[in-house]
Amino acid sequence: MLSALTPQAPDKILALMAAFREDPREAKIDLGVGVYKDATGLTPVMRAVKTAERQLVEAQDTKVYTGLAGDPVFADALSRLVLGDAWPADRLACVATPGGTSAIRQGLELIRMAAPDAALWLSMPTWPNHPAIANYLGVPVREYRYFDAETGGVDFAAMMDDLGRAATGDVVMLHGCCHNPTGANLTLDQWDAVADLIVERDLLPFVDIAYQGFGDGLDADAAGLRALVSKVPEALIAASCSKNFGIYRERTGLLMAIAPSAKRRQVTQGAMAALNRLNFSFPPDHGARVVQMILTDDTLRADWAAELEDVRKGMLSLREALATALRARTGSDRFGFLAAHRGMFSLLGATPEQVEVMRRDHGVYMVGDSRMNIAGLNAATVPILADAIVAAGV
Ligand code: PLP
Ligand code: TYF
Repeated sequence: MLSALTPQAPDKILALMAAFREDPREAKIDLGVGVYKDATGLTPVMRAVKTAERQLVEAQDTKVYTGLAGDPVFADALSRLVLGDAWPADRLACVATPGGTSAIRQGLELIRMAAPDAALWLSMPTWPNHPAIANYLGVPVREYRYFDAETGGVDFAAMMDDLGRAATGDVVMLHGCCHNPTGANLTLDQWDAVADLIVERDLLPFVDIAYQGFGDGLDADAAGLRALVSKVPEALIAASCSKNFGIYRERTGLLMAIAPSAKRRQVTQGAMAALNRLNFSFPPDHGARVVQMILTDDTLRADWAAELEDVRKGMLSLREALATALRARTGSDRFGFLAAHRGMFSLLGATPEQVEVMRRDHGVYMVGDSRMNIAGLNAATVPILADAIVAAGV
C-alpha cells in the first residue's frame, strides 16, 4: 500500500531553510523562513515566557487532559488580545489548536462541514500553506488580486473588483496584519470597505493573524480586523502565538468563530470541539498555558509587551536602514516601499533569476518569489544586502 505513495512537493520556504544550512560560506545571510532573529542571529526565548515556564514547572501538579477546546481561560485571554473592544461576549466560539496552521486547518474543515461548495478566496500571493491545505481538503480555491508590483503597495481597486465576483457564501481569507509574503497591508478605510462588501455580498471573512504586535503595535495591528468583526454577522479568525510569543515549536494557536447569534454559538462551539477530537483530540497545553499566564498577570504581560515592542521597533529600523541604503545606491526612492511595509516580510520585486544571483554570488538567501525576512538582517548586513540587490540589477 505504501508503495502507492507519490513524492509530495516540498514547501519552498522550508526547502530554502535546508539549503541555507548546507551552504558552507561564513558570510551567508538568511532572509528565508519567517522566524524572528535578533541582531546576533538568535531567536531568543522571551523573558516573560521564561519566567512563566519556571513558575509553571514549580506550580503544575497535574498534566491530565484539559478539554477538547483547551483551557477556556487561554481562549478568553487570547481572544480578548485579538478582538479587544470588538470582543463579542455571547457569540464567540473558540478552540485551542496546535499553532496557527491548525487553526487555519480546523477553520477550513469547519467550512467544509457547513458549506462544502463554498469557495475560498485567497490573496495573490499568499502564504503557500493556505492553498496547500485548502487543496488537500478539496475546498475550492479562487484568487483575488492584492499586490501591486509597480508600487509595492496593495492594488485595492483590483482586490475589490475580484471580490465583487465572489458568490454568496464564499469565504474571503484576509491577513490580519503584516501580510505574508508581501508586507503590504490594508488601511483602516480599506478594511471598512472590505467589511461593507462582505456584508453586501453575504460572504464569510476568515482572518489569519499570525503577527499581531510585529507591525504597528498590538492594538493597531488588530484594528482592521476589529472594525470588520464589529460589522459582519459571522467571522472566522485563526490566531498564532508562534511569533509574538516566540514559542514556535510549542504549537500554540486559537480558532475563533463569531456566530450570528448566541444560540448558534453553542452548535458552532460543539462542531469545533468535535473537529479537534477527530483530528488530534486534545490540543497541546504547554504553550497555551504559558500564554495564558502571561496575559493574565499584569507584570508578566507588561514585560512581554515591552519586549515585543523592542522586537517591532528593531524591524522598523532595519526597514528604514535598508530603504536608506538603497536610496543612496540608486539615487531613487524606488525601494521606499520597504520602509512603508510592516511585519517581518517584504516582497522585493526581484525575478527568480535575480534571487538566484543574490544567493550564488552574495550568499543572500530569500524565497524564490523575492520575499525577504527583514528580521534576518542586522546593521552589518544591511549594506551587504543593498549591494547585492543593486549588483543583481533588481
Ligand atoms: N499564517 C501565516 C500567514 C503565517 O505566516 C504563519 C507562520 O508560520 C502561520 C499562519 C502559522 O504559524 P504557526 O502554525 O507556526 O503558528
Ligand atoms: O512563512 C513563513 O516563513 C513562516 C514559517 O510550512 C513557515 O510562516 C513556513 C512554511 C511552513 C510553516 C511555517
